[in-house]
Amino acid sequence: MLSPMTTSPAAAAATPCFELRSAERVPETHAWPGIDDHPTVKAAAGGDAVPVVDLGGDPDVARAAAGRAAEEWGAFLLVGHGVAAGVAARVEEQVARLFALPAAEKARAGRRPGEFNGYGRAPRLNFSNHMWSEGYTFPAAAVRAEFRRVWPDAGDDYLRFCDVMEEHHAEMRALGVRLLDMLFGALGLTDAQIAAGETEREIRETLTATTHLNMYPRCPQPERAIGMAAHTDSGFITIILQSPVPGLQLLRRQPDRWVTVPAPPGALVVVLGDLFQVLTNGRFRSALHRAVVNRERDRISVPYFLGPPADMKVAPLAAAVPPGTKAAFRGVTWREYLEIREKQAISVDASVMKMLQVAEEEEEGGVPPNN
Ligand SMILES: O=C(O)CCC(=O)C(=O)O
Repeated sequence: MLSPMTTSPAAAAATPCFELRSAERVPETHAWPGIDDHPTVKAAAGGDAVPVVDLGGDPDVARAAAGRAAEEWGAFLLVGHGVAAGVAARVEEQVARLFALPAAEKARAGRRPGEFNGYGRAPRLNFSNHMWSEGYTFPAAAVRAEFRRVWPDAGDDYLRFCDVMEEHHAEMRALGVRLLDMLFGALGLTDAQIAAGETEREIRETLTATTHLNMYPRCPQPERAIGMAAHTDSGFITIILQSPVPGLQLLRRQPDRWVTVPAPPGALVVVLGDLFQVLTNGRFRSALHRAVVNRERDRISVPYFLGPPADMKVAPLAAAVPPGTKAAFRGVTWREYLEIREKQAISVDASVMKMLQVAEEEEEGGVPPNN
């Protein structure tokens, strides 16, 4: 969902105007229509069991499982990933401490008009209602500069927070590159092709990373509120660290239903974004997802968004376009993608992706005019 380039005035919604934590009911400002648009499948089994990829086992098995999951779900649970033990618990502890700060301290870092980074409601476009969450977005590599806004004295709390978030960034960045290579492999590229491919190398070397922190306080009427509205992520790959409290849901089609992603301790969730769907010529798909809230427990999630630089043209990889066919998507930069999405007032459906599709009789080219 997120991207570092958004300039919508909606992003100016800095400080939650209503204290979620002490609420006894969900006010109209936070009531979310259509939560029950589709049935929900909890503790799913069989065809609705969220795929699991184990990076700690046989690499061929992991690659094949990731490829299947990327084609069918656009998302999977990741285990055996080798991220240092304790990182998830440390991140969760620090994020909980951040959001527990007095409102006035968090407000020091509130998003201002046109700004993307900072504290506030999640920077969603085109929603008039509020979600049941607080958020904080920052460039993953710039944690120290960003959080001086919250802790201007740069004291012990600040240092502890920054150490943990930098540890998280280092682990997620390395994991992201591994995942990218594994998914390129699942597309059919050999290690030698991945190493030699100019586009593949450029993608790996220029990856940008944005971290978003979500706090979903327990909610007195979870059936009336949404933690994070349904959306697809816009970049390449998102790696989500979550509390051991389920809340993330993936939309499965025919019949449409929300499948709750389990939250076993230590597992991460990988979600593919729209630009990865473009890059893989539609073979791997982005996943429509949302986060629901519950009555009993707060939930924290930390999506780590990996994508290209804002002005790098993303087009289907040669290896993803079958010989004798033409690319299914035109090339687009992340910035262009977001401009289309913002102008089209798109929130939930796949209209941006439809606009990027190359029609049968059309030549591939730039982004079409947006009218
Ligand atoms: O809370 C979650 O698990 C998902 C969060 C999410 O999709 C987002 O922040 O874009």
